[in-house]
Amino acid sequence: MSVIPNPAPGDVAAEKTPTEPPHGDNYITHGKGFLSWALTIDHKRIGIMYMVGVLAAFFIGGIMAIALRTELIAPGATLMFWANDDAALNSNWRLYNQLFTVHGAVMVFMFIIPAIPAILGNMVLPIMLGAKDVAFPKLNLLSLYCWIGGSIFFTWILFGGVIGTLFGIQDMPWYFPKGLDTGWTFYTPYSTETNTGVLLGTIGVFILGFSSILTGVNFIATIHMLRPKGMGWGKLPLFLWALYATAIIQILATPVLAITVLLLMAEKVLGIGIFDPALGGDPVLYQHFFWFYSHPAVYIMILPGLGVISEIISIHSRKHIFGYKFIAASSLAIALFGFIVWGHHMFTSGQSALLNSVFSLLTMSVAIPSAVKVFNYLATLYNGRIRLDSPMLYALGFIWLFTIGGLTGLPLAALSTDIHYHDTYFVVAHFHYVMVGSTLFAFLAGMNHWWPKMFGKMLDEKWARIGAIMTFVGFNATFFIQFIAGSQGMPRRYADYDQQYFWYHLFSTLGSYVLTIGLFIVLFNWIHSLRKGKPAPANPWGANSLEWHTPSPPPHANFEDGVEPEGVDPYDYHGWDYDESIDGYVKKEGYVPKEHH
Ligand code: HEM
Ligand SMILES: [Cu+2]
Repeated sequence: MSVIPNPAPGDVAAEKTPTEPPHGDNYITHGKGFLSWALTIDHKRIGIMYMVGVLAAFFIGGIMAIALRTELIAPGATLMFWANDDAALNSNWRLYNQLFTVHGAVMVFMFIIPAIPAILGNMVLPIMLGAKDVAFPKLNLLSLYCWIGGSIFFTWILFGGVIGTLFGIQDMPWYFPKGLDTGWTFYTPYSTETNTGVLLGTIGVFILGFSSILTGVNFIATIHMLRPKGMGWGKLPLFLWALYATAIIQILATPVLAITVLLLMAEKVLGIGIFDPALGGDPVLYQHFFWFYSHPAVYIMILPGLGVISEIISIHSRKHIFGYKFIAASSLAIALFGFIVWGHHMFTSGQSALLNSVFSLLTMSVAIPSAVKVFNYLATLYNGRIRLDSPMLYALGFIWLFTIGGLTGLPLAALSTDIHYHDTYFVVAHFHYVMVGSTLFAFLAGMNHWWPKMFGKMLDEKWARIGAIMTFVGFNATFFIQFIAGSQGMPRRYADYDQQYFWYHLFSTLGSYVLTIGLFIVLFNWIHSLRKGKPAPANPWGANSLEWHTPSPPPHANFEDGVEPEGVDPYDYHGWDYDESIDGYVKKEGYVPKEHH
């Protein structure tokens, strides 16, 4: 690579780069007071508010996780260690059912589905397009309010029951809902029989679903309508391809969930036989409906994460992404394949042998586009100038964890082995590797990567790396051993277990404490950066997608004097030089990008 001297400070070229401090005003200082936030239609502020809410949801779900793991640290009752009669023990077990329901439902509906699209997507999608905002800014705000309203309602329903069970309240007043103990899946026939708050819970899910649909609609419209001239589909950053594919699923699959919970309500309230055999319904039909949404929904969870990783792997190894077209196309392929594999959740439900084999085969096919991505990441890393900063550490962790999560999906997709693994801790380990190991790690990677852009402050890299390594170690300690416990027959959703599983559970619970400490380090580092962080340059990583062409934090309208996306290849880093004085990158004078092939 030829060396082009850095422009000296003060010369014309340097003045044109956005690396100088912003002119006072940015989206955070633009407008003060509660209402300027509550009624904002600025996608960046909406992203920040989503961030606060979704992190709070993660906190609630996380406390539940620790409660679950603590209960499981040893056989017998742990949480209610004073429980010494049958009634108290009984209430302990019932509490466990509610705890895993709260944990799973909050993590899925309130945390992992909105995490990357609603926070990071809202934050950077329009800027990556060189646009001022999303296509429908008011709809965006409505989506936030659906999320807030739905979440408060849902949390209230869930916790009513936890509190009631904890204090042994028999007759709860109507405004004190009875909680949920069905698991996040609401399976019939149990969900039509239990006297917990299924009805209200499903209303909560219904509202949260709308939030997700509205975000999807907005992103699709924005990518179609606001893509600037000169940014063809082949120049769209891969994160946006991933969000686009995700949005297709959000729009097509989420309504199915909404209709399913409506049918559940119709059955419960009006006594119409849909799922209940006593009324002439079919409980397996429920599973079909549910997984027709929820399998694609797991791709709503993972695709945005894959998009984040595509950006980070390339930027932090300073090398053009390998196989751009294949990565983009595999996002779409995953989204489409995702719709035809739902039956792999139902191998033991009594569905026909033919269906079982077909779903088994189809499921394997999803492995192909997933592996395409991993291979392309590895090829990008190969010979790259890898920088082991915290976003990259998470991204490398992601590749490892996603590979384990993906590979252990194969024995679950294979009919013969799934019969054995079904409903064991093998499944719990598998889906945590995908949801936590992959999506959560991608989320943290993206947070650390875009943090300087979002807040104009750098993170303390040393602590960011310690946090990343601890979450990685803690995560594997918690969940890897569960593959073994599961393959030896430890069933999921049980509060108590046989002595033979003691060491596995003890190890897993201790691991979860390490993970928790790691996550708190991450959180404290974020908070510390807001207060004491070094000011961030416009482009700390030398990235080239458009959000790095504007100051950190961006001005209210994203770009101070417009942007020239003409011919910008987001993965061509040759146009930037490192400038020590700002600890960031500045544009090379007169750099003409070559067409990349
Ligand atoms: C951060 C540390 C976490 C720990 C220690 C943890 C632990 C657990 C435990 C012990 C269970 C109960 C397993 C069973 O008996 O079936 C569980 C279930 C579950 N977890 Fe987590 N979890 C964590 C994070 C997450 C995250 C981030 C997500 C989602 C993105 C998640 C999603 C779920 C789901 C969907 C279930 C199933 C709930 C059900 O059976 O209805 N977990 N988790
Ligand atoms: Cu599935």
